[in-house]
Amino acid sequence: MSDSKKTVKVALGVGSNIGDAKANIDKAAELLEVGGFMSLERSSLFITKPVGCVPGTPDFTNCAFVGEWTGSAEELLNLTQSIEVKLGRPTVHRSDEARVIDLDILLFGEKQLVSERLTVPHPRMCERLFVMEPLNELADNWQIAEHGSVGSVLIRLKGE
Ligand code: A4P
Ligand code: MG
Repeated sequence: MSDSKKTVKVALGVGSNIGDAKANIDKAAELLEVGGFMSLERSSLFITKPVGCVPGTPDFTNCAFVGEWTGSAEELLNLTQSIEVKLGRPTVHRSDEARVIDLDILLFGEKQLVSERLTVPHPRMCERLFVMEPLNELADNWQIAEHGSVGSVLIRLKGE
């Protein structure tokens, strides 16, 4: 079987801080399933203070999704980006501005991937409580390349 057709366990980081965040996240989950993302599990929703954003940015609602994807990581990125656009996110945007929905690929199995469009594990995930706390609810034993398990990274982060 070619690598691009293997089924891989995947984790996504999800954030929203424009409009009805819960409804935006529900819609994103629905569209992921329509697009072929299987066995989708969701963490609780966490209301979080914006990190690295301009003053006045509204609080975020963050959560994590875990599921199975058959295909390449780039194909999954095509799906997540098409959902961001469908839910109303402008295709040109800054990383410090509010967004209807942000879907980041955190983990793709235990693979490390670097291409022009994609870095996995997500390069900033291990520094961010708003990513690690939700993910830990679903996958505390998942090994992050060069960092250790999700649970151990979260313990370190909370100790800082
Ligand atoms: N890209 C590279 N690797 C990945 C990956 N693993 N997953 C590229 C997704 N995309 C990846 O991302 C910009 C480009 O990164 C894409 O074109 C893709 O090819 P984006 O999602 O379009 O833009 P962004 O989210 O605005 O940028 P970025 O750098 O992902 O921002 P962050 O790091 O996600 O930060 N505070 C709280 N409390 N909660 C939040 O959710 N989010 C941010 C955004 C800042 N502060 C926050 C939160
Ligand atoms: Mg993003």
